[in-house]
Amino acid sequence: MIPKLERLRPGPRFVLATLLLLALGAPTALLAQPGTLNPLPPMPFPPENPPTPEKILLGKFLFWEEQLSSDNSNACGTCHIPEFGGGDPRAFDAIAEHPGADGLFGTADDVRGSVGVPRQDCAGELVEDPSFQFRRQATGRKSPTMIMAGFAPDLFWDGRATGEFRDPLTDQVLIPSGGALETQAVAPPVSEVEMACETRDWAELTTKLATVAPLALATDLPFDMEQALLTQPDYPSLFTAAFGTPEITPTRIGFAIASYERSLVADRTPFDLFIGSGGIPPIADALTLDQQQGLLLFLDNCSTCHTGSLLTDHQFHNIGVRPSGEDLGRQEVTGNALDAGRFKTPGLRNIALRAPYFHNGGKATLDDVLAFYNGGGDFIDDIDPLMFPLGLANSDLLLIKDFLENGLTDSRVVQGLPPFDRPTLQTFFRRGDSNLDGAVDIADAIHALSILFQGQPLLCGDASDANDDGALDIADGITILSRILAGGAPLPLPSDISFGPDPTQDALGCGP
Ligand code: HEC
Ligand code: HEC
Ligand SMILES: [Ca+2]
Ligand SMILES: [Ca+2]
Ligand SMILES: [Ca+2]
Repeated sequence: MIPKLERLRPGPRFVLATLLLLALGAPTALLAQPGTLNPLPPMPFPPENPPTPEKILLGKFLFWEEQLSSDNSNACGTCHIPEFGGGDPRAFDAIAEHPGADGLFGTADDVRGSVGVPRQDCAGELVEDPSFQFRRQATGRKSPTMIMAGFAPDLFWDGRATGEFRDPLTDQVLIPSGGALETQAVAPPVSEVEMACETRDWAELTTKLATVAPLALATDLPFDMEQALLTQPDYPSLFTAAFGTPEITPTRIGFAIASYERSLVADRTPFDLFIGSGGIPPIADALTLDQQQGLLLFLDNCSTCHTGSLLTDHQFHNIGVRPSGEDLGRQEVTGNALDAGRFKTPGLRNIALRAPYFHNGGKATLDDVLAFYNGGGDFIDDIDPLMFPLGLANSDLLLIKDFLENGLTDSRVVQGLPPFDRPTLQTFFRRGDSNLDGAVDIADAIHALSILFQGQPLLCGDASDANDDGALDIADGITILSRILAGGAPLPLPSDISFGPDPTQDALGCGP
């Protein structure tokens, strides 16, 4: 725990002193001194899985591989997008809504999650889910980030992915500690919510990978991936480059993805330049004066849990986001009732990019988060003793926000520059939702026809192509009308009652 620094409120005397020093040409680091915090430590890795360029590159292929899912719709990267800080901006959309503990949509315990796969058996038949029917399921928690995740000893909001990695086939311990990324990475490909059909086994998955063309469904491949495909055009050769032999095993998949994730270190934020991360000497004015004041207020009010340069204590706290009975959090892992409603303290780099916030996606903006802390949390039964109303002035909250929003963003992440570059994945859309408002109704028939006759701009060609014949014409408007008015079968996949990518190849696209 960091000792509490003296609270620095910008009172009149303080402002005067600042102006005076500025006028005298004093150094701009008036508040927080470089050395306030130690630089970011190097990314750790378990000795059983040292990162190599070939493993990292294979992991990048696998992370962005939509064919890793049973129905070719979801890659890891579908729910973890670098430009959104490694989170999933679809959390705000109706398609990512999870009904929460009460199983009912539209109530206070709903969660803003990520969009998974529809329930399906492994013969390719959809299975009706009590909550989502035949639609894609949403995850019960908001998707956290893979960027910097390698620093955490345990992963997931409740820490259930531990550092001990076991071979998914033999259950043999291959990494005794430090392998949480490996443990985590082998979960989604067999999760029937995130990527898999109900009884999927690793044999099916690894056999499939051996035969598909890598990233066949993605476009705009980054240069390093395109180059690799020239000499390693399939997965067996990519696995040979990384591991010496062509075998595709779940352990190797986990090792490669974990190595890729360990390469995602966002150490060029203004905050990192200020504290001297990444071997670069500290730059005293990397944070503006306001951001430095924000940093001091943050250290004073937030660093009991968001500790040190990693901005996390790697512990689990109940900060009162929701009543603890709704999602037991850490208790589900430890069985200890004292852990009810405790969730992992997230690191905060690139936080501005990954709204909405908290394990339930319950706060839409950083202003909402700060108001939450200033009031001492929303649900105070069982709340952590380190939580209490802060009673900060609005001007102080704005300074903290400036620090969080601008001081903690790595521009390479925003711009998708290496190592945060990625291919373009397939877009999810709803067939027939020509005006992209989330519902298929008469307005869509009118919209689809106006595209033809009134020059109405096209929003999503695949959605307007209601009959999925690859052409936009009057038949599409008629198809929508007859579906709405005459009932009839759902529109072609992903259908008008669900969402997903277009399973058929055509010249139409969706989005910009
Ligand atoms: C359907 C969306 C979805 C897909 C696909 C998906 N994830 Fe996630 N990911 C999530 C959600 C939601 C969580 C949080 C779950 C929880 O904590 O209970 C998560 C958690 C994580 C975490 C933990 C981060 C932390 O700080 O604890 C990592 C790392 C991660 N995912 C990487 C991956 C990888 C690698 C893949 C592919 C093998 C993948 N994800 C596929 C939604 C997804
Ligand atoms: C008692 C420990 C504690 C304190 C004090 C604390 N936090 Fe947190 N913080 C957490 C935990 C735990 C979470 C995740 C909680 C959850 O989702 O249920 C979190 C989540 C967050 C998030 C959302 C992260 C995400 O990925 O969704 C932000 C932003 C944040 N905290 C900022 C702050 C700021 C700013 C302060 C000071 C005003 C602060 N925290 C004080 C423990 C703490
Ligand atoms: Ca609900
Ligand atoms: Ca519509
Ligand atoms: Ca058509």
